[in-house]
Amino acid sequence: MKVITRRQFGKSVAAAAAATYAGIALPRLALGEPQPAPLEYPKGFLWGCATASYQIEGGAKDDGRGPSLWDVFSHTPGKTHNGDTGDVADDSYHLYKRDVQLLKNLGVSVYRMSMSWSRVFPTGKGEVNQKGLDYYNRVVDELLANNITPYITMFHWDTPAGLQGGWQSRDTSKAFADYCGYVTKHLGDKVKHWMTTNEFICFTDLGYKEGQFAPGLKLGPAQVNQIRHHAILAHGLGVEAIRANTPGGTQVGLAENAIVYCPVMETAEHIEAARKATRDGNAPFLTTVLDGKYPQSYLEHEGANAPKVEEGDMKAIGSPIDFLGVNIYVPLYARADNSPKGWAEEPMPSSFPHMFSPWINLGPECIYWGVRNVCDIWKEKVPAIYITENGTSSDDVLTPEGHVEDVDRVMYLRNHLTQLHRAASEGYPVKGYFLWSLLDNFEWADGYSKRFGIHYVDFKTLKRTPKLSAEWYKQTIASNRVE
Ligand code: GBH
Repeated sequence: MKVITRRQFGKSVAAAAAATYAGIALPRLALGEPQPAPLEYPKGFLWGCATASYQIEGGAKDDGRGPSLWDVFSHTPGKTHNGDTGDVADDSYHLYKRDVQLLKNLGVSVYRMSMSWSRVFPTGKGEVNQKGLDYYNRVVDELLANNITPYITMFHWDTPAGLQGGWQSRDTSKAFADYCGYVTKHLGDKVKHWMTTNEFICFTDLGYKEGQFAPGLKLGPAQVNQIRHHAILAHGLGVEAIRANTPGGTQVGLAENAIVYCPVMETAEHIEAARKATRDGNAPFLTTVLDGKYPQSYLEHEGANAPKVEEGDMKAIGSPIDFLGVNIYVPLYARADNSPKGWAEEPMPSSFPHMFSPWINLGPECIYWGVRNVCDIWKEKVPAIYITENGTSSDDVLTPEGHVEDVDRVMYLRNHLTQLHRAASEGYPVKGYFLWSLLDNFEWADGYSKRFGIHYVDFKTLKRTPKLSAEWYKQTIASNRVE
């Protein structure tokens, strides 16, 4: 006779009970029994972390580095929280070996970092500072020695202050291309993945229209449109320069915080509306880069304020890319309507839940729709897609025992990775994920008041401590599934 223990009996009763609910048949889940591996990622999926030069390096005046617009801005009273600057930040300039060990301990296979343009060209162009380039050589060597593949962003907002007019000047786009060419010529034998720029809107509109980021200006629409044009032109000329200076097999892309529209409901008409919204909402940046031309609707809307475009510009801007990086944090919602454009953006109620930074509204489906919209619209233009940033700030508290129990960050990451899994399992070419960020760091205008790291940094001692989220991410990487 088969003897059933009380425990087994209890389980089978629970399983039977789970099979119907209010008369509705439910998939039979054998409660408490091993389930098929949930949320497993494709084999070879690349797990990584992301950082940016001005946010982590410090060493602002070391070894001949020239000032950037962010040095100037953060040293201007009233511009950043508490007057915080990137003078020291995480001091990764000196502690990079420690940081590589953190990466190694997590088990990541890729690391996204950026380079400080004014370390290599202290005034943005002309004379090279060899010591600046040497630093990046050391970092790259250290990564490679630890089996971590570097993905390098050439520019993450730290424009050299020596470039007259900054992004108002077309010469800055050209200087950027020269910098890209020079660096990749010297590092291109070791580094195979390059991104030109990070988040166009943040160093154009936020710097020159809203004024909350460096250089803190509030210019009019014609000037802003021209600045946007210089930014995408820099990307395009940068792609050309990188290709011209690197061996075959080099992969070139960019990292863009495309505005993500989720359909308000997953029905055909709203899905179509979200797709249209993605095209229109990203008009001057990603849409123009991937189409190789400004949308007619954008040009008409801007009228006399539209950018002045020179011959050859659009060809450079539309240069084919090998991969697209998208930085995704937050959703917007679109619905179909009868307007000529065919969609409308839903207003966000004040009750929409958000994380510690008020702008990080919690809508994890944004990472699925971000990937899907872009791939559905631009299919063959986007052979591969990476999440080049995703993460959140949290009101982290370091306990006397040295723990940070950032369960809200873990919740945020788990839900986003669940939604990203949906995109990967539907066949979208998602190749990897870079968590923002490896370390707490200089969060731009928010200074050190908003921590985004999975490692806690004591900004006085510079000690790094893994948070709960680091432990969770390590586990997720090891099992290649959402834990
Ligand atoms: C990314 O930007 C950046 O690439 C990265 O450097 C940064 O550390 C990370 O996100 C986290 O912020 O305060 O309401 O005025 C994301 C785009 C643009 C989002 C500026 C926050 C300010 C909103 N960011 N925005 S608000």
